[in-house]
Amino acid sequence: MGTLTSRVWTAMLLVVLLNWCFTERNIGVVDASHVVYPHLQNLQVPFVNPLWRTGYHFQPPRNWMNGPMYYNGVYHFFYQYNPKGAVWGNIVWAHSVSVDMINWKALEPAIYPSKPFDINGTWSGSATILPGDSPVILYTGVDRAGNQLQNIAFPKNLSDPYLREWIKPDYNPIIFPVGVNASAIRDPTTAWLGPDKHWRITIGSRRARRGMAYLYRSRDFVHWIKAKHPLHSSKDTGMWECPDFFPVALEGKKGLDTSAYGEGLKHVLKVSLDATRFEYYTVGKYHHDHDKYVPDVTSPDDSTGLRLDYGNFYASKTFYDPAKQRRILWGWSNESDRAANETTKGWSGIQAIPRVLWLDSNHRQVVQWPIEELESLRKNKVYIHDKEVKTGHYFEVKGIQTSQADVEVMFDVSSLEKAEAWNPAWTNPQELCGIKKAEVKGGVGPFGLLVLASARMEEKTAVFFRVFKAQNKHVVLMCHDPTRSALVPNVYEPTFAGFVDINIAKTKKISLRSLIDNSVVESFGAGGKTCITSRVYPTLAIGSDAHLFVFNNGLENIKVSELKAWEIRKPLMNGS
Ligand SMILES: *[C@@H]1O[C@H](CO)[C@@H](O)[C@H](O)[C@H]1NC(C)=O
Ligand SMILES: *[C@@H]1O[C@H](CO)[C@@H](O)[C@H](O)[C@H]1NC(C)=O
Ligand SMILES: *[C@@H]1O[C@H](CO)[C@@H](O)[C@H](O)[C@H]1NC(C)=O
Ligand SMILES: *[C@@H]1O[C@H](CO)[C@@H](O)[C@H](O)[C@H]1NC(C)=O
Ligand SMILES: *[C@H]1O[C@@H](CO)[C@H](O)[C@@H](O)[C@@H]1NC(C)=O
Repeated sequence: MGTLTSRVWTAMLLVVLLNWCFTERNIGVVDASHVVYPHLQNLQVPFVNPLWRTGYHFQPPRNWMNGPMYYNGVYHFFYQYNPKGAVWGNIVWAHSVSVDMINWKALEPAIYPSKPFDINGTWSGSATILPGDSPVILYTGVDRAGNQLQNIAFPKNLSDPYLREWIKPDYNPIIFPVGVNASAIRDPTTAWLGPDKHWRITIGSRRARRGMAYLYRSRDFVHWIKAKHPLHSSKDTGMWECPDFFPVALEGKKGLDTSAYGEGLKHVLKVSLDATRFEYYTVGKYHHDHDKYVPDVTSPDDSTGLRLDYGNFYASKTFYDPAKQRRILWGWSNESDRAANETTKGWSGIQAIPRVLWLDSNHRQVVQWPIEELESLRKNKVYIHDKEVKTGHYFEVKGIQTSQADVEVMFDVSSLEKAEAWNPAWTNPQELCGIKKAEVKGGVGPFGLLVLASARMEEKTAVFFRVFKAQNKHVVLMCHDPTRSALVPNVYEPTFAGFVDINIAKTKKISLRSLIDNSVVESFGAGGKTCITSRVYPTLAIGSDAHLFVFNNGLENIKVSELKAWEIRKPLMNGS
């Protein structure tokens, strides 16, 4: 197993960043592949293998994540890791803090197994800021019998600006699994306060094949009672992990506090489907009077539904940031290189860049955009404008190192005459992109970027659009094609794709932003209406050997009206 393995042995540290939704499948896989040396489990230990390590994405010193929160000028990020490595009952809430969500400082774990109600696991949960500015965490604990219990924890010292220590009162668990499947009830959400002054949370679960978001109510945050009806459920969707439920304003980009209610808003319910390992959300109406969430008819309520990200993105969670009045979404992207069992690389998994999330003006979907703080890492800009890309042509964006970069481009699509005919049977964008990859010639498109490309393009990841002509509208497909991203085939490099809900005949242009970071590409189409994240592992297109191209493989010429690209500096990342 060559050099990668020996480097791991030399450094003797294994890092795994996985999702915060602790599934049985994960336990099996991860447990089997872990080798960690307890005497070296020190947060200051540097990372082992820098190949493919991302430069500006959140990579905790180890393991996976829990609820983000903002308190008193500081962003807190909790993520899960196993300090004893081989023993998977010991998942703790590791803790990092930041003032900008870009530069991170790692602290001691905030919550770890120590009591009968969490001795076999301190799993995922969420933070809520109670009135009077006091933060509280609800998390899933696992007892010796394997029951999934919901517990509460409070900061020990509110004057500590970093809230380092957390106390778990002995009256835990606050919710014992009664009338539910005790091995499938986890990941409590941030709580919201109803007009009746009772708190509510929802918890992910299943009843046979039916995915469930159970609802619990409490007057004092300590005594919780299960509501007769779940907040929502959907048949044949399997276990719902990491549910997230929050209001969005009908107009503008401002976020709303999780407890906001009344006119002028809608709600979003997001679930992570263990069955598909993708996340889906619906936009709908929350009826406070009977605590029911009803998705709008425009939101399919199953695995054909809307996705926050059509790529490698799971276990996401949002929180309300009162400092900048925005709702922030954060998701996890796992490893999928050929060492996918995480024994050879020494680290695994990243967080996507935090994104501001708001309701689109069409009220049918949400829109996401990387937090503005990321722009503080930009340097060495290149600027290109009014450059035509003729049919079958491409050009290179030169002048910056593009292995760690932020690229924003606007494509003018003045003629749609040669658009390919749409086939209504194409209901699955990912499959369509698998058929119509970047090298498959089209009419209007494929056009877009080739990122992390080698000089002669043996390796490249294509990020592109393709426009089809349907009966009385145009259909826009956005696609990630990483099938040529590495000379050596990887474990998991599917094409990923989503449709873009715009009227391109009217806009006559479409924007694309891609965040490139060594082994991750995060793309935002049409201002963030469709987002796709991929993990890729080039063997040639590394560091200064990574190239960036703009291409057009359609019959119709297109124009780059504007392209801005920046190198991205490395921030402070948990001491590594
Ligand atoms: C709880 O942990 C102990 C020791 O870590 C282990 O032996 C036991 O099997 C675990 N129980 C369950 C239900 O996972
Ligand atoms: C609480 O934190 C503050 C600020 O760090 C510190 O000055 C104080 O001593 C702490 N109090 C206790 C009881 O630890
Ligand atoms: C309860 O959940 C576990 C874990 O997901 C599952 O294996 C089991 O089949 C579920 N039981 C029922 C009755 O649905
Ligand atoms: C996992 O690791 C083992 C041991 O290093 C290796 O033989 C196997 O091929 C790896 N599996 C994958 C999927 O990379
Ligand atoms: C990420 O890893 C790949 C390869 O092991 C799996 O196929 C995916 O299911 C997995 N994604 C998630 C969300 O767990």
